[in-house]
Amino acid sequence: MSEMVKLERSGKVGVLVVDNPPVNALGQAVRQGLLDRLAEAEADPEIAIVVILGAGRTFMAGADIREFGKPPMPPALGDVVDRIEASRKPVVAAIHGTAFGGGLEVAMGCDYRVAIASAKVGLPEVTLGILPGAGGTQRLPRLAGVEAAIDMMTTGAPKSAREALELGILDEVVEGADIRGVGVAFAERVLAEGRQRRRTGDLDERLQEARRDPGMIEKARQVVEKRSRNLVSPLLIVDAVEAALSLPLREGLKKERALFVRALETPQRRGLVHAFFAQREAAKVAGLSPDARPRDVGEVAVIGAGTMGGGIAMCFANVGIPVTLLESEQSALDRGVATIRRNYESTVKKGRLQSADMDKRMGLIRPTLSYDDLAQADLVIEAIFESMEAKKDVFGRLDKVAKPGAILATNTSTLDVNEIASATTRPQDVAGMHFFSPANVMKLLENVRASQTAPDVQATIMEVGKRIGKVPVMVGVCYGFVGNRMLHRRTREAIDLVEEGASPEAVDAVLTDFGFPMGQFAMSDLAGIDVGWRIRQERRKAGDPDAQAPNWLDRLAEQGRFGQKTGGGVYAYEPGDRTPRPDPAVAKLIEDWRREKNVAPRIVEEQEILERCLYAMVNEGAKILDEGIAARPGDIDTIWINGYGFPAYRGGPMFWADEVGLPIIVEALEKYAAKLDRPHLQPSPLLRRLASEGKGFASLTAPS
Ligand code: 3H9
Repeated sequence: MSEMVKLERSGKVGVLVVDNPPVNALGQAVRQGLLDRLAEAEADPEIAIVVILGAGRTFMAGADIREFGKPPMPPALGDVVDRIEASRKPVVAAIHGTAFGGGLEVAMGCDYRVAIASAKVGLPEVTLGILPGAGGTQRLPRLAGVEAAIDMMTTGAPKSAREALELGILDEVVEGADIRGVGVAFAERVLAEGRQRRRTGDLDERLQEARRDPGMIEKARQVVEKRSRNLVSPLLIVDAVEAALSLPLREGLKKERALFVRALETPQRRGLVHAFFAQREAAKVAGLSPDARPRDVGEVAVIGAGTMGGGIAMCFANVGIPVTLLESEQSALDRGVATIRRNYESTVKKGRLQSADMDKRMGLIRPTLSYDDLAQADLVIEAIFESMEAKKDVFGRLDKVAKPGAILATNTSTLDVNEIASATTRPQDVAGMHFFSPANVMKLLENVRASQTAPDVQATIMEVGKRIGKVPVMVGVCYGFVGNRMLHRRTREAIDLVEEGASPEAVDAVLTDFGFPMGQFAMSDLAGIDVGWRIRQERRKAGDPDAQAPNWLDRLAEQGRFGQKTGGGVYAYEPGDRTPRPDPAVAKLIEDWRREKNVAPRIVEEQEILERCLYAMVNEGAKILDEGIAARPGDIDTIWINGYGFPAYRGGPMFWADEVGLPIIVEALEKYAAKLDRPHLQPSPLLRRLASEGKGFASLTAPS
């Protein structure tokens, strides 16, 4: 007898309780348990109606994603849902937490759905590269209408209980927390009122509506194709909904099952499922004892009210945490606060924030010029310009005013956190929190543990990161940490490829075709060419043997073409328009540069562009793993997907490398290193070892 689903009785109501922590995923034992307990409830003469609900914090959050890619284990979820719909007694789903994916499909197999107000429902399968495969594509359009169903399933966006009620997905939403009480009361009412059975599969009204507009599916297909560039499963979802309109339920379900299996076998599904688990794994810091409890963080301070500091302050105000914002001069402070207000105002204008909420958030940001006002902060984040001297000065001052146990974090993107910590008498309280610009928008947070960072400080910055809605990943100290260190490799190849004969547009096109939202040079223009230029100059000055030789991009920067902010960089921009346009002046600058360097431009194939840009990154990723700067390949993948636009459906650079095959990458790197005489392209020892052993990065486990 399955323990994961229990049958309990409350008068005439049989309650099926799914108990499979943490999220009641619909693994094999749950599916079998649902069938068995439902049969028992049907056979029990005392039971007149059945309620299905989830134990713990949620209804069922979907199929068990860990089963994907393995041989199917009966019963199939679709058969379970069909069986619920065919039940001899009426069935009610009582929803709290999240009814996602297969969870919502189970609920749609029921006659009625009641939820508490805080619940959410959705079919997020598309985010995993698949489609609802247990009847969702056939039943959701029957409840919510074709247009809303396509939108929900192709974006994967969840709906609040109230929105779902309006759409017809739910029958009732109630306030309250006791889901068992809510479910039983609703079921008793169904009995008392003698309500008819209401099998979703029998409903036809919303489908009839859609059939009156024969062009609707084609229109939807075009919208979806445009919105979900390169993705396979959104279009399969439209195909499945088309089947719901044109075929009887049974046939439609069969079609859905076939499309589901097709999606399941795609590399995109593998990449997206890897990305899902890698992100959750990254939340657990390798080597950190579970006894390391996060410190309390109720008040925060940010030093520096520039673009970065202002964005960071917003992250905290957005979740109700008071934040003191410190600047050295009144004018800079005023400018910073005004920018924050403008950002909020633009969100209000777009209808995504109430103006009362904006006032509340602005009220939580307390501007100051005095370090004394930082004495109460539990966490201080320094976000001034990149200068070791200036940062050490800030940390020295902080050491004097911060209360004992306060965490002192730096937002540096390149500097040595150990050296910054040495400016204090409490290096155990110092860490890095590397936000990405714009900090209030970008999901990634690279948390940096320095050599003396205390375990509970590490636990705190991860917990706080999650609290402010970021995807935090713990990394170690090195130049550029994980993301920028790998990016520098790609930048270097991109610059060299142009010197050798490729155009900047050709390099960018290869990267956007691969799935990046923007190419290398369009991104440099957005971030500011001066940033990389200054870094390269510093490295040359410091005598770094790995520093890249002066190049055409430096020359562009010398002319003051810093990118979008100066109206032009690698590309030209029309005023008020961020579309990059090829610029003949830049083409000439590149030609002149090649002539001076005696470089005869050659035709550079797309494959070479892709391999050099991405294999160089993978190679650096291998070094990062070897040095322990990142604990797991999945951590690197999470960083690149959430901070640098690496297409999630390719799983991140390290996962992608495994899919390509490490021996292929080693061979290509060796070829380029020899042919171009570029020793820095030689494969790293770890990459070589894994390739020669026939293994992938996935074989590496995190140090405990
Ligand atoms: C589907 O349903 C297909 C069907 O249409 C057709 C089938 C035929 N399976 O995210 P958290 C684990 S596709 C297995 O940190 P939160 C997760 O790995 C599915 N495991 O918590 C983690 O494990 P660990 C459609 C799952 O509170 C733990 O639970 N459904 C699953 O921040 C806690 O997760 C979805 O795509 C799963 N389905 O967020 C929903 N879900 O502790 C996916 C979670 O070992 N899930 N785990 O690291 C979510 O979106 C979030 O987990 C949720 C909770 C919002 C539910």
